[in-house]
Amino acid sequence: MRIVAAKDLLKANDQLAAENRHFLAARQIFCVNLVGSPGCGKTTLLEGLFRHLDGRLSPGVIEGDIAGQIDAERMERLGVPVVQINTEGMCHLDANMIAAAWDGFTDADLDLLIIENVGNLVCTAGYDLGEHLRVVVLSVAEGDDKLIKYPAIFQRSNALVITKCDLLAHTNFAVPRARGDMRRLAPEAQVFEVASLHDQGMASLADWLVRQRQSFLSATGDN
Ligand SMILES: Nc1nc2c(ncn2[C@@H]2O[C@H](COP(=O)(O)OP(=O)(O)OP(=O)(O)O)[C@@H](O)[C@H]2O)c(=O)[nH]1
Ligand SMILES: [Mg+2]
Repeated sequence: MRIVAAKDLLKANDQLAAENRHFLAARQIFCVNLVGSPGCGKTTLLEGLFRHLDGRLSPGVIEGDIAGQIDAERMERLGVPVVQINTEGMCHLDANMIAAAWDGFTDADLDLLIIENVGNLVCTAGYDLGEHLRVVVLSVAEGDDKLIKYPAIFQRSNALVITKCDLLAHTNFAVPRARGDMRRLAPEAQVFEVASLHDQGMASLADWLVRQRQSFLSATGDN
C-alpha cells in the first residue's frame, strides 16, 4: 500500500506555485489571489475596481467556483478576459488548476491577473497559487471577530479589504477592532474600507494596486 502524506501534496503544490509565479513574472503579469468567504463581495469589488483602473492596467480574471459560471459572466459583461474553473466540490483552487487555466488566455494581452478564489476562509489559506499578492476580503456583515477565529488567511495576506461599509450602521462590526487585529496578524498589510456597490473607497484601492504592480516590475527589474 502506498500512503501519500498531505504535506507531500502541499510540497508539490508549492513547487507548481513557484513555477506559476516565475512564468507570470517572466511575462510581466502581476498576479493577485483574492480570497474571502462566500458572498463577502469579491466579484462586486472586482467590478468596481476595474471601473477605477481607467485603462492603467489590462486585467484578466480566473474565477474559481465549486459550480456555475455566474461570476465569469459578470466579468464578460465588463469585457474582461475570463476563465472559469469549476472545482466540482473542492473548497479551494490549487496551483495545478491555475497552470491549466492559463491556456484560456491565449489571445489576451494582460498585465494583471486576478484570481477570485472559491469562497472560503479556511481551505484557501493553505494553497499558494503562484500569486504575487494575496488580498483578503471581509464584509462587515460577517462580524469583526473573524480575524481572531480564522487567523491563517489574514496572516498570509498583503491587504485586507473591508467591504459593505455602507451597512456598518446596521451591524456591530467595529472597524478599529478589525484594523487592530490585522495589524497584529500582518503588520505590513494595507487595510481598505469600501462599499463597492456604491462606488466608495474604490479609487484608493485601484491606485494602490497600480503602485503594487509598479513595485513588482521594479523588483523583477523590468520596469
Ligand atoms: N450593501 C452592499 N452589498 C454588497 C456590496 N458588495 C457586494 N454586495 C452584495 O453582496 C452579495 C454578494 O456579492 P458578490 O460580489 O457576489 O460576493 P462574492 O464574494 O463574489 O460571492 P462568491 O463568489 O459567491 O463567494 C451581492 O448581493 C452583492 O450585491 C456592498 O458594498 N454593499
Ligand atoms: Mg464571486
